[in-house]
This record gives sequence, C-alpha cells and structure tokens, in this order.
Amino acid sequence: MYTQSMSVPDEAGSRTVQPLALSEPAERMARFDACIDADGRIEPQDWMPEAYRKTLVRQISQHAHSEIVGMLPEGNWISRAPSLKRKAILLAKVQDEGGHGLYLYSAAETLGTSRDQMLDALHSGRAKYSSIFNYPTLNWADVGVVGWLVDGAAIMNQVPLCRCSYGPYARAMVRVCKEESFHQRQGYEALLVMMRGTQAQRDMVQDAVNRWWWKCLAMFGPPDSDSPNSGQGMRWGIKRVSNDDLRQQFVDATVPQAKVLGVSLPDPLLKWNEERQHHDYGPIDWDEFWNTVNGNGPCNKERLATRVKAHQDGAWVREAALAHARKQEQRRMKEAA
Ligand code: FAQ
Repeated sequence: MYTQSMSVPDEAGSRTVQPLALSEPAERMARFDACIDADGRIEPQDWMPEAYRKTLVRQISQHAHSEIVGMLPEGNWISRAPSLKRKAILLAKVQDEGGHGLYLYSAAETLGTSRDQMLDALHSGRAKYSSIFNYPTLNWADVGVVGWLVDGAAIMNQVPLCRCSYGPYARAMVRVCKEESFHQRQGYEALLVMMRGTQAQRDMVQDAVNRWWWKCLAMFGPPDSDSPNSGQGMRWGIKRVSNDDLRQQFVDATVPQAKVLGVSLPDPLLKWNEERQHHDYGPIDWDEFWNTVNGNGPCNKERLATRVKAHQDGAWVREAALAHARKQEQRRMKEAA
C-alpha cells in the first residue's frame, strides 16, 4: 500500500519537481503552515519541514515497533489458550497486531526511511516502543486484561490519530482502530466469562487488573508538563489530544466497565469529581515508567532478544522472496526482449 519509499523524492528531488511555484524555502514553509492551519493533509510527495518529517518517523516507527513487540506477551499464550475458540480468537488478534506493524512501517517508509533502518534501530535498542509490553503476562486472565485495558488505552490514543495531519499515518490508523475495537471487546468478553466462573477465576482477574492498571495509565506518556514533544506535535496536527486528556478520558470510560465486570480498580483515590465532571485518580509512579522506558523493566531484555531472534530466523524467508522477485523480473525482461 505505502511501499514506495524508494520513489519518495528527497528534498532535492522535490525542488526539481516544483522549481517555479515553490523555489523559496519561506514560500514552501508558508504553504505547509497554511495547509496545517486549514486542517489539511500532508502527503508523501508534498514538501515538509525536516523536523516534521523526523517527528513523524520517530512517532510512527515507535508505534510500529510497539505493535510487533506487543505480539509477544500475548503470543506466549496461543499454545496455552483454554479452548479452541479462545485460541482462534487470540491467534487472529496477534496476527492483527503484526498487520498493524506492517501498515505503520509502510506509512513511515513514505517519509524516506527504510524498514531496515527502523528495524535496526529497534534491534540495537536505540528505538523506543511502548513501555506496556515490558511486563509479563503471568496467566490467562492477563490476556483478557491486555485486551480490555491495553487495547482500550490504545484505542483511546489512536482514534484521534485518524485525524493526524500526515495522510498515510491517518489512513493506516482508521483500519487499525477498527481492529483494536475487536481486540478490546474480545478481552472484555473473556474476562466477563471468567468473572461468572469460580472464585479462583474471579481472583485471577482481580489480580491481573491490579498488576496492569497503573501501567496502562502510564502508557499515555508523561504528564503534559513533562512531555517535550507534545507542543510541537499538537501544533502540527500530529497529536490531537494531550497525554493527560487522553489518560483522563480512559479513566472515565473504564470505571463503569469495571463496575459491570465486578472488579475494583486498585486506586483508593479514584472517585468522581462532581465539579470537574471527571474521575480524580491517584499519583502515577513515573520513576517506574522511566526505568522501564530506559530498558530496565522486567521483560525489556527478553522482548528485544525474542525480536532479534525472530528477525534472524526469518532471514531465509526474506531471501527467498527477493530471489523469487528477481526471477520474475528476469522472466519479464526476457519476454519483453
Ligand atoms: N512507552 O513528549 P512525549 C498498542 C516517550 S500500540 C515508551 O509525550 P510524544 C497496540 C516518547 O516516545 C501502543 N516511551 O512524546 C497493541 C518520548 O521519547 P522520544 C503504542 C514513551 O511522542 C495493543 C518521551 O517519552 N502506541 O498498544 C511512552 O509526544 C495490545 C516523551 O514523551 C503508540 O505508539 C510509552 N508509553 O507522545 C499491540 C501511539 N510514552 O521519542 C499489542 C502513537 C511516551 O522523544 C497488544 N504514539 N514515551 O525519545 C503516540 O501517540 C505518542 O508518541 C505518545 C508519546 C503518546 C506515545
């Protein structure tokens, strides 16, 4: 879909394409700003400031990495799902996450960065991915809670990205959000079934909620006051809603869902604030969050090692695909000659 990275013109290329109308940097900048101010879309062939391009590559590639690393905690449970039905659902969900990674790498490639470069940054530990995937999934209830809370948080964050100013990212997010919605529902439904089961099952669900709740709140990123990228990201229409506002929306949406499920959320300070018309909630442990983001969470090393091994193990598939493409091309050339 968006795999034309090799034909995306670089800055010099775009100068040769539009030499008359947009020869001056100030003029190009003004046109870009006007498009952003009018809530328009920037497309791969359009001129864009280097900082805008870099910000998008950073965010989209981190997002892509999160999707494919995010396959790992749940992937561990495919062979241990409690029934054929649950196994089929989980298999479909984990495959979807892989697909999301592919749409997102493709969207990032339109900005002139190759997939190899992005994967190299991930595998060498230079690139970030979501903190949430560095925690272990200890039992089957964790799989349900990941669907309910992690996918729920992901949807809250990603729906506004469908209106991102960069066209390929916005369009990729439309499909991603539809699929995330199924992911959230399947997690919630799996938990509902467990909550109607035995006391031991209900305890497992509550324990999983206790372990994941605060990590999910941190997933939205640092508070707005400590978020260095937010101001510019919002100005450029990449981010539409701030980290704190999304976190608040998530808390407000999740409290009634927890009630229906019959679990409590592990925050003694969580309560409805009539004046604000929102829930108040307790302090998030940001030291723990940064420790995890900086590579020292419980599963960071394991996740990265698994990714690197999967990439190495898949080398023969990539080589075979390239050899096949070369053969096809040679055949076409021969026929055309
Ligand atoms: N983990 O200035 P800000 C999913 C970093 S997909 C790690 O606020 P920004 C699907 C941030 O990168 C989940 N790092 O940054 C699924 C920045 O570092 P940098 C991923 C984090 O970009 C479900 C620094 O902190 N979703 O779950 C995190 O304006 C189930 C300062 O932060 C996306 O990526 C974090 N949680 O806002 C899959 C959505 N938060 O780059 C499988 C797209 C912040 O300067 C199973 N991304 N950082 O070195 C975004 O919306 C934004 O990039 C934010 C961060 C909101 C994540």
